[in-house]
Order: sequence, then structure tokens, then C-alpha cells
Amino acid sequence: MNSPAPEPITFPEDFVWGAATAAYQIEGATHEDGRGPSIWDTFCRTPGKVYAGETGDVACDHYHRYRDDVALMADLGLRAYRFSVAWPRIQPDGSGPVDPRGLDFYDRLVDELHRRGIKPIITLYHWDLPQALEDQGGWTARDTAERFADYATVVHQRLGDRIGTWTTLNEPWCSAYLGYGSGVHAPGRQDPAAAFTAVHHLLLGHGLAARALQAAGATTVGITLNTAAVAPGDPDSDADQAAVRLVDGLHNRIFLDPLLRGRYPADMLEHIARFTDLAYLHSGDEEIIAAPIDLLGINYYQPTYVAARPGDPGCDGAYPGTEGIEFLPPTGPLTAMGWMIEPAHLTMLLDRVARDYPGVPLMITENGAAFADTIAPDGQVPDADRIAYLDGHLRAAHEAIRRGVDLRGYLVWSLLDNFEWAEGYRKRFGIVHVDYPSQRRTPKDSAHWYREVIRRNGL
Ligand code: PNW
Repeated sequence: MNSPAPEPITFPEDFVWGAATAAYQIEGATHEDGRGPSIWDTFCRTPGKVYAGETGDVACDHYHRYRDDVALMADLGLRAYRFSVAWPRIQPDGSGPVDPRGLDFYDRLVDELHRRGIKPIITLYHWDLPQALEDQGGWTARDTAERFADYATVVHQRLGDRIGTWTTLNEPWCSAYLGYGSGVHAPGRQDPAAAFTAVHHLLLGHGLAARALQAAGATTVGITLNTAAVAPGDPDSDADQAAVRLVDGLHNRIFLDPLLRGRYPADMLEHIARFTDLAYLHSGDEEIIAAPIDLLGINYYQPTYVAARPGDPGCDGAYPGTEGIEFLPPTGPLTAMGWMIEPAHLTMLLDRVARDYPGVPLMITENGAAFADTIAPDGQVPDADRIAYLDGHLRAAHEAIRRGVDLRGYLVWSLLDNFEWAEGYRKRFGIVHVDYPSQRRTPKDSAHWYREVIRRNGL
């Protein structure tokens, strides 16, 4: 029996359609134009940390090919492009002297985007902390938050007249917990106290930068979180619901509450106190972090299921203090990352964020999937699994809008296959295939499909 054709859906007028990337994942040219080393340059050279010892040294060579890449975006009909600025290109040592050549690159990129009618959405920090700052403690040092605000001001001075939407941090959860807790991301530290200290200084850096950007006249300022859709293994189990509350606290509320309610949740402060004395939390900090924002970016890939299991070691590192909680293994069809495919959880997540933290417009700043894509003999890249993933998640986003969520746009992760952090180049998230040896770009079937979605403003 054939399943009935899904209903056509249309998105709101002005809905922003685009794609996202990040500097270290695509630019390459890590030794050019005065760029200083970042924590990812160092991490990639630490044996055993990145698949096959790969690095972002060349990546997609976007630093030299940005003009062609913007032409490709225009061919695909993208209305918006989210990219990140590499802090070590702007301030090679993370503070002090500015290298104008780094700013020149983003200046050219932004002009090219405007020339093609594509709206730039800037991310100031997508994980490439200048190594010089890490040497002074990185995000465990309060000073890094202040330096981040200085850097934000420098970038705004140069690009502020041509960029409407500014986001400060990408996924501080990853920076703090994967960088300083589990150590699977740069700088690779494994210390729960450091992870919580980093959470706070990232939030503080966001608040200081947001204030500085707003004072300088930026109209739309926000932050992007990889909010998790945490669900219980057994919805009828009180113990599983308690596990959800803790994991949701560590992943979501620890960021959302200070940002949008002006204070850390009491249960989280109690939890953190198991690991640190909280001396890093100064009076007045929460007020800075709660600087009003105009946009909240949501990155969503997969759901998180947890259950209470006395005796389970929990997920230490990435979720400090979760002994007795099992993170349930994914089920059903998986992406090449081994991630579960569950679009309904995107609707639930958007709905929940909009309900619990009302008043701030949302944008999906990342959603997408890695699959084992290859170029077929006819030169096409068939990726029906990615099309199905994107179709399902767009329907889920539309359902959230139908329920009243103020969702302003959708940016697919990613424009290009790129350096997938600890996974190296073997995981391909792009809607455009990249053949690394030749740097040839080939739009996958999903890219052609996405162009039609944008053209029709719907499915
Ligand atoms: C996000 N996790 O990263 C990032 O913003 C992108 O740079 C990245 O390429 C994309 O998602 C795909 O991974 C994440 O382990 C990396 O939970 C790891 C996790 C989550 C997000």
C-alpha cells in the first residue's frame, strides 16, 4: 500500500532560508595573512584526538575560493548564509594587535554576499579560540570573556555597516563540556570544575559582547545553543523524569535561564557546588549575561533519551554528576554519525523553548545530517536519505510555527562537506559534495531539492 502524499506546506512570508558553515571547518589557509594558532590547530596535532590525524589546514580552501562558493550559494537560491569569523585571524594572540588582513577577508566575503543578494549572519565564535588565550586558562579564565567582548567590538567596527544579524557564540555547551569536561573537543581538558567555570565565562563573554555590539548600534544580536530535546526512557517512571530534569538542567537550563530569566536555576547551582565553590560567579554577572537578545539560534540534530539506572556510571565529562543515569543507545535508522533521526523532537523542543522562555524570536541555525555520500558514475550525488531527513525536520519546524512558535528561519548544516571536528573529513554533512583532492564542488540531490523548497517557500 502506498502511503498518502504528504500535504503541501508553506512557510511564513519573510522566512529566512539559508545554510551555515564555520571558519575552521571550511577555510583552510591556517598559516596565511598573519592568522595565529587556535586551540583546534593544537588539538589536531595531539595524537589520537582527531580521526586519522586530520587538520583544518586546507579544509575546503574556502579562504581562496569564497567567491566561487558565494556564486554556488546564489545558484542554490540561498537567501542567507551563516558563517563564523576566526578570532585568530583578527587578533592572532587573542588580544591586542589587530591584523587588518584577517578583517579584509571577511570584508570581501560580506561584500560578495551582498552583491549576490544573500544576507550574512555572522557568528563571532565557533570554537577556534586563539591558543595564546588558552595558554592563560582559556574559558576557565575570566579574562577571556573580556577579551571576547573586545574582539567582538573590533569585528563590528569593520563590518557593522553591512551585517544585520550578529550571534556571539555557537553552542557553548560543546565549548565547555566537550572542550573542558569530556575532552573530545579542543582544548581537550577533562575536569568537571573547569567545564562549569567555562560555562560561566562563555555566558559572561556573550553578555559583555552583546552589550558592546548593542552599544555600537547592532540591531539584531543573539546566541546559538545546541539545545537538547531530552526525553525519558519511560515517561511513566518518576525516576526517569528526574533524570530528564537533571540532564535538561545541565544541557539547556544552565544556559537558557541566565540568558533569558536573569539567573542560574537553583538546582543547577546546587549541582555545580558538588564540583566547585562557585567563586567564579561574581555579583552582577547574571545581570550582564541577561543582556536582552533579539534572536535565539537553535541547533538540533537528534534527541537524547535518558533513564534512571542505579549503578550506571552516567555520562561523566560531558554531563558531570550523572552517575545513575543511562544515556540510552540510539534506535531506528541512524545517520553516519550514529545519531537518531527523530523530527518530532524538533517540534517539541521549539515548542518548549518558546513556552518556557517567551518573547525571543527563534531561528534554526543548524540542522542536517551526515550520510555516506558518493559521486555516482553519472556525476550526480544521490542523497535521498538526507532529503528525507531535511523534509522531515522542515515539516517538524512548520508544525512548531503552526502551534504559534515565532520561528524566523532555517539554516541547513552544512553548505559544504567539511572538517567535522574530531571526526575529521569522513563525515559529510554538506548539501554540496567536496572532493578534497581536487576541491571540486558538486551539489548533491539535496541541494537541488533545497533550491526548490526555497523557491516555493515550502514543501
Ligand atoms: C555542531 N555532540 O556540533 C556544530 O555547530 C557544527 O560545527 C558541527 O559540524 C555540527 O554540529 C555537526 O556535528 C556538534 O557530540 C558536535 O553532541 C558534537 C555534538 C553536538 C554538536
